[in-house]
Amino acid sequence: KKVIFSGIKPSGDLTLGNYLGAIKNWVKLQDNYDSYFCVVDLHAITVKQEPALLRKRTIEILALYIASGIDPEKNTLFIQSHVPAHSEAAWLLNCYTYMGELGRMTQFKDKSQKLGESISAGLFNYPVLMAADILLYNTDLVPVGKDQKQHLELARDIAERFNNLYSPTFKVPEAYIPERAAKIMDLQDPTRKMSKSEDNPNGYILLMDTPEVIKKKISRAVTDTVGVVRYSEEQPGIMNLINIMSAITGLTPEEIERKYTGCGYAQFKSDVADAIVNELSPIQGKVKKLINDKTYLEDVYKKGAEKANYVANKMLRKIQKKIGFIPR
Ligand code: AQP
Repeated sequence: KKVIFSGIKPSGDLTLGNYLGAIKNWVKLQDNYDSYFCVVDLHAITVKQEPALLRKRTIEILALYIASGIDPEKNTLFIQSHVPAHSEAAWLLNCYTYMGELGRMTQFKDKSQKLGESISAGLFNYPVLMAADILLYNTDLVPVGKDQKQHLELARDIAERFNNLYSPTFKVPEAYIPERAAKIMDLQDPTRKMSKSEDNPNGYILLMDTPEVIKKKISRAVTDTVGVVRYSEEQPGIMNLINIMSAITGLTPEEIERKYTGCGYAQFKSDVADAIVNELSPIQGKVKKLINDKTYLEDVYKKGAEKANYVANKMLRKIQKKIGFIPR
């Protein structure tokens, strides 16, 4: 079976963007792949985190994976910091990555602009850790949102560089980016990505938002004065809502346009909100139950780490050997 690796960082509560851009596709792909789904806590600390909140979010994301339909029996679910090979491989790969390459990463440029003085070296090296995550498992496919495409390309470059320098070691992974939910936009500023670490809560839908909050946020979503439900770059707010509906219902944007011909924004928004509520309600119910079952979740992440450690350590030894380190 081919291998999938993907993860989400516990740097905030998960948004509809994380769900539609990533998790929903993992659920679809899981049966046909040997899948590793990780909560990437090492990535989260590239920006400031509060310890208690980091712990809470790490467990909640694991529960969300399972509640969304990822089967812990068939897939490997684990917490990144439980597999030390990730940190070790990241150091090694750092020595095969150029400062110039990292400086060109748009996520680094965006995030460092906001941070001003306190940019950690970890934030700069973030994509190298991500390359390590992926390359340690002989990954074929990485299902991510469009914002991660540039990082994935860097992981491919690092893999190819290492392979050419020594001999074939890493599989060169491919990105899997969903068509409609590739980039869910901020509800208040549809030219920006919906992000879990944004300041304005009206811009994002959290996966654990109540139906009332979801309805309120969608009804307040910024649109335009055109007044027609049309899938057009000139109407980024409406386009975003169509993408959300399309990703949830499976209807194409054309079908959605047709369905809402002659219909006002209020009705359309109300239907979008209902679609989101219907999708998230059952997941929320399951998360609430799972969160209380600490022993079960612990069992899942411990078993996951055991398998991940085995696979990752094998690859780590291989890398070390190629570099010229003395075997232990
Ligand atoms: N708006 C989005 N639309 C589609 N996909 C998205 N993803 C994130 N936002 C959207 C995808 O979710 C996965 C997990 O992302 P991450 O936690 O590793 O970090 P991120 O991409 O930086 O996500 P956020 O929510 O914007 O986090 P912060 O604000 O902390 O940086 C990835 O597959 C990502 O593509």
